[in-house]
Amino acid sequence: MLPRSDSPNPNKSAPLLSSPPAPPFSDEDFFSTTTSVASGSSSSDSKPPSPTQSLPPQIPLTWPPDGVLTLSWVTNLMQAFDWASKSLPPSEFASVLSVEVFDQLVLAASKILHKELNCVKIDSESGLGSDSRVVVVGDVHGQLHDVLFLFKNAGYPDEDRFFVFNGDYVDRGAWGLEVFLLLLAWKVLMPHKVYLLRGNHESKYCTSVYGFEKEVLTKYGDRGKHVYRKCLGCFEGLPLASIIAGRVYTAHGGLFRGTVVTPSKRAKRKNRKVVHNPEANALTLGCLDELAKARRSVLDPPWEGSNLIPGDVLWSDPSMIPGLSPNKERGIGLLWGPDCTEEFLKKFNLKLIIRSHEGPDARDKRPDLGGMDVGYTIDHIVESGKLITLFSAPDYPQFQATEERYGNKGAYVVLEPPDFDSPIFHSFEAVTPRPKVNPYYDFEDVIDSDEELDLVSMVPDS
Ligand SMILES: [Mn+2]
Repeated sequence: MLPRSDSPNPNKSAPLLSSPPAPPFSDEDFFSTTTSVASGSSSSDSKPPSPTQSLPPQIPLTWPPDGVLTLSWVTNLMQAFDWASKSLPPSEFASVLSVEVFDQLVLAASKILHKELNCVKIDSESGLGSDSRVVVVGDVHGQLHDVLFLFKNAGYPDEDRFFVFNGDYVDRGAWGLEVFLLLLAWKVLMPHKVYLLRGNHESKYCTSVYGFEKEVLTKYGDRGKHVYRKCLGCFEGLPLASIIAGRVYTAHGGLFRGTVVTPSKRAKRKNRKVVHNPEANALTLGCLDELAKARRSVLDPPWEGSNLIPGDVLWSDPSMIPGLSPNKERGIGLLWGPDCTEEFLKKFNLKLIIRSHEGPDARDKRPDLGGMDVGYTIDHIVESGKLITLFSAPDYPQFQATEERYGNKGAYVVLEPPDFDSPIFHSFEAVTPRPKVNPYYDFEDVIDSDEELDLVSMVPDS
């Protein structure tokens, strides 16, 4: 038997197709719009809630017969997930989204994602123009209601509103599956407006420790293993980084090392005075050509061997100490200093790096860097531009052993024409109260940041 965590269980019977949902069990803010409970430095051009907001969701969700998603299909999916999170026990999730519809959605998204470049380019060729805006989002970690708020606050993706998500959709929060699937739905609806990058949590190792695997098994019961496997396959397809308007580089962790080329014996013999010793070789900063060639399709990015760029991009952190060094706290990835930020920006004629990956808990342990109270920090200011960390999960983590919470805001960034390189920050508070639900990982035992990767339990895949 698979674990089934059925609490809370307010309403045993799932609504039928097209019928209004059964009233929620003692949930006063059922169907209330999240905009009223969350405050933020909201953008002036944010859209009012759409008229469909007040309509009950149509469930179960069905795949369109022609396989073409519509805006109303995607908004209904978001509403259905919101409703289910407040009204159904997690074990009845399949009554909202069947395995068959899940399969169709993941297949459609995977086809698109696997074809994308390691570093997606968002520029005039992708339709970026003088009327465009790009919204960049950091870690969201399964906090469904905050993601729904973010979409309402920033506005939905549309012809002129691009979105780049920096990864870490799942784990820790209780609705990673909903968050991931709703982002896939947007990707399928608008593949050239919505870009989903990979985070370190979109991996087999992290999801087995921080809750997502158990969440999926709970929500899909005996079909859970199949659903989890499909999710992992989709994670493998997620691109690693983006370049916006040729000016802004975004990735979950950040910068990465160059690939060390071991010279052939013949080359060594011919030119004896040039000593190439890869072991003694200091780490060098990687370039975009090397990023383009990395093999990203791995369940867990390797921390040893020759395919190290994906692990660096997903796991690295900035530091105030100059140079590149192994990220010993994490056990994978690098630490890079302001000099590396400058080198990277200058070399590729960029102005801004937007990375994520560090929440309030991680920053609590790094006194030389800013705290994550307002959802972002400006870490490096160098001659060529800036490096910022962006974190979009407010009141993180959802489950915590101590009473005292960080109470952090989340933030997203808007980039505007003509240059798209001056970030406009929008901080926002968590949507409260969150529906009551059991965590899917032992948050009291699991270390409170994803540091100290347990390398022994990871299977190298390179
Ligand atoms: Mn992360």
